Amino acid sequence: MDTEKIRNFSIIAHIDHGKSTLADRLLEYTKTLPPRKMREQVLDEMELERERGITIKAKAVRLKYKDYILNLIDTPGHVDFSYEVSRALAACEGVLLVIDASQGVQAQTLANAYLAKGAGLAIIPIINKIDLPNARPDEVEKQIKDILGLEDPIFTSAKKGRGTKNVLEAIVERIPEPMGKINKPLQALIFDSIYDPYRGVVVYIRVVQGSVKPGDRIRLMGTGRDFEVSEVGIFSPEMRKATGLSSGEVGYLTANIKDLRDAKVGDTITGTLNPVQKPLPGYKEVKPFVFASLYPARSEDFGSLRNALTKLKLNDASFSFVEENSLALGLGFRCGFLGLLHMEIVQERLEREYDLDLITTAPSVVYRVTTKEGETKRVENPSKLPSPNEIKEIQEPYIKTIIITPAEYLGPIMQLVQGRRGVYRDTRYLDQDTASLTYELPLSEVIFDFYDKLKSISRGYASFDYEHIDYRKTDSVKVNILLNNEKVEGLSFITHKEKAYYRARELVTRLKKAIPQHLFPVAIQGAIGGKVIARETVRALRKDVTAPLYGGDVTRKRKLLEKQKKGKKRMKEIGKVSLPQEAFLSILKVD
Ligand SMILES: Nc1nc2c(ncn2[C@@H]2O[C@H](COP(=O)(O)OP(=O)(O)OP(=O)(O)O)[C@@H](O)[C@H]2O)c(=O)[nH]1
Ligand SMILES: [Mg+2]
Repeated sequence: MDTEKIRNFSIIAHIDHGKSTLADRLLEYTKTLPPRKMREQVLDEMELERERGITIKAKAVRLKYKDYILNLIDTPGHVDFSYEVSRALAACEGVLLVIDASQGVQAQTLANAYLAKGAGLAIIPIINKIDLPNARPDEVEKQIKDILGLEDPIFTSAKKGRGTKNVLEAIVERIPEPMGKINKPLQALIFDSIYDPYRGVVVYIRVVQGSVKPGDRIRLMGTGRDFEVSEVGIFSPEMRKATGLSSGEVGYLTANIKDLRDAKVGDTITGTLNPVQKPLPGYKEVKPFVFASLYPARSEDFGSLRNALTKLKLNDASFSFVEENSLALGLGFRCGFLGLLHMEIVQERLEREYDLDLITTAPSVVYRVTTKEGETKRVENPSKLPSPNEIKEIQEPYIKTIIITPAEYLGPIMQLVQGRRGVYRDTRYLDQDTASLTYELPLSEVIFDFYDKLKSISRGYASFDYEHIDYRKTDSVKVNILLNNEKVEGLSFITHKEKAYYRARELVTRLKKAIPQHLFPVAIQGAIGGKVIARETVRALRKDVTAPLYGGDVTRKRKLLEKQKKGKKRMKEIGKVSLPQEAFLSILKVD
């Protein structure tokens, strides 16, 4: 394959600006898929992607346009998955930056454009959705010129199929061909890897130089392990065997790799016989930032939950889990996620694909704690926080956030962010009535309903993006929740000292509403150490549900109890108290 005729690009944008729909049009125009296989956002294959109408995982496809080969990678727009974008970019020479003509530049537009610039890629701006009645393509053209210095946008309606040919022409003309040489030793970047039940580990690669074909011996430079290539191929979009892949090409290979951990994303593949000396730059490893515990509602499901997590992890290296044993909740797992959406998705997949009923505790960030003895540790679970008299210092993760909003909402938004301990950095005007705000604030303040608040304050117009910056010293305390004097670990939380009283009071009130009445009173308390700071009581229920059946038919009575038991599926017994799933999530709603 002549590299002169290859173009590798990603489609990047703010969430919902039309990346996957534009990909549809490119697939259609180039007849990559027969019409009977076309459907809307055809690359979003996962059931959850289709249901929610969002892309979760990046997808690669090869297109033929004239005598060119185009390798397209469609990426997700949601901030939780931005690591997918940075990975995709490393396999490309250019990007299509899609911008919704009715919304203009949004937070992830900026964030993704900067990523592409940083990687030195050619950027083709695409102003999409020009069919919408409130589209303002001229203003958006001016915005991207002023803010990003990008010119000559292409105007499209991905929905109506307008501008598709211009996009293809621009790809060919404006994105450079790949640089590597075919007659050099093999060097290929792993930009993704998945576990396929039939093929085993499938490694997605971008060949930077040299070539690879079945039968070749390859070395994964990260681990130094050697394998024999059994199959190579391309994405069309389903995997299709090829005779080989050479410099500049994007495709996949399998090599009897058993463990996904051997095929680490970001690693470099080279030839065993003629290896290169230095690996490619690779990626920053993604670390989970948000942690929550998952417990099976029925304790006998613990083994199935472990199985399900192990399988899920095979295709999602960004999430982590370790076994944990809680006095109150029994055996479960402490899991790490990239953000709240990621957490929701993992939980939903477990419940659906593996038919599990789960109790999920409220998410928490990782704290860095230095003890008086001078030891520093990561605390991923509030229950593991050392007692106050052992702690010298607590640090919590901070993020830098960009919020883009119509100027009229600036005031209330600044108030919101400052209430979340935000440190103001800067305001810029993107045009007359759109502003971008930069703040630094604790991640812990964002995982509690920040996004919902931002959306409601701005009537849905503000968008935000963030990146992790560092850990900073914080004045935080742990609040324990007790039910009839028994500590419930899944409910305790770490919060800033100044917010402890308020949060404890709010949570206790919410729990009162969420906990059903029992045959005895349930005392709910919030406490810091031994000091109770909030208290409520759920009054006892008088009536026994089976009382009306007294003396009656025993089978009916048993049926009724059975029915009740089913209704309790997502309840957890804490001592004698049944706690519904909502109780664990009420913590999230406290503001
Ligand atoms: N009117 C109009 N709607 C469009 C156009 N392009 C996309 N849409 C709609 O916008 C919504 C989002 O489209 P997607 O293609 O899923 O957006 P995306 O950028 O891939 O979204 P994520 O992958 O979740 O970030 C869908 O309802 C599309 O039908 C367009 O040109 N005009
Ligand atoms: Mg998409």
